[in-house]
Amino acid sequence: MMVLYSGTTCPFSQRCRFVLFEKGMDFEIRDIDLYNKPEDIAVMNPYGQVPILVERDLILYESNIINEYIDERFPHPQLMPADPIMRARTRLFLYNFEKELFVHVSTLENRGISDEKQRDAARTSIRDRLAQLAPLLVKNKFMLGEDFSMLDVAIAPLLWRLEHYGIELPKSAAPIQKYAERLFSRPAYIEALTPSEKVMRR
Ligand SMILES: N[C@@H](CCC(=O)N[C@@H](CS)C(=O)NCC(=O)O)C(=O)O
Repeated sequence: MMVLYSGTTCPFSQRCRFVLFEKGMDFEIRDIDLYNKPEDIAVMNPYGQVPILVERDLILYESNIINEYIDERFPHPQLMPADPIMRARTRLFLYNFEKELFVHVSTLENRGISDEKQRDAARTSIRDRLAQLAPLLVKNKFMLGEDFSMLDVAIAPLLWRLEHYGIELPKSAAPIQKYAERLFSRPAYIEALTPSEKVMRR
């Protein structure tokens, strides 16, 4: 059985919890206190971070790598596109999300040394990038079109935290809000939320 070591407020862990519930197979989630990490976390992940997935002698870290593995082990419903060109484009998009959106998450999570100026710069970068993505969601139901995919999984935890991080989207980004509601109403999304995440949004 797969075991996921997960942070109860960690957006990256939330991605993996979301995929596990979408797949509907047997798994165990172990909550990790990030302020008092058990020693075995550093043994399993040299970067000392969650999420970590363990299945027999396989140990994986990095949310997107974990999620691609789960997707290949349990292909239904398939979250990476079947077509190689679309898969490559999806991976490029996932990379872009990390570089342009999630790179700012640690600043906003207030770990490390971020001051208010840095936090404001992070908020602006996220707001502007999301506003750029809005036109895509005018005609698309999901990031890739009609089908729910790994891109939707990857971005959902950030959209859930916008208010929590103090980010207000411009009116032009209304399609993003509608899209977010579509993601948040998925049964697997709701099941994957921890009590600490549930209270992040009113
Ligand atoms: N790129 C990683 C980021 C994981 C990450 O930043 N995890 C944070 C919690 S949200 C963590 O474990 N922090 C503990 C630490 O760095 O000591 C992923 O996608 O899995």
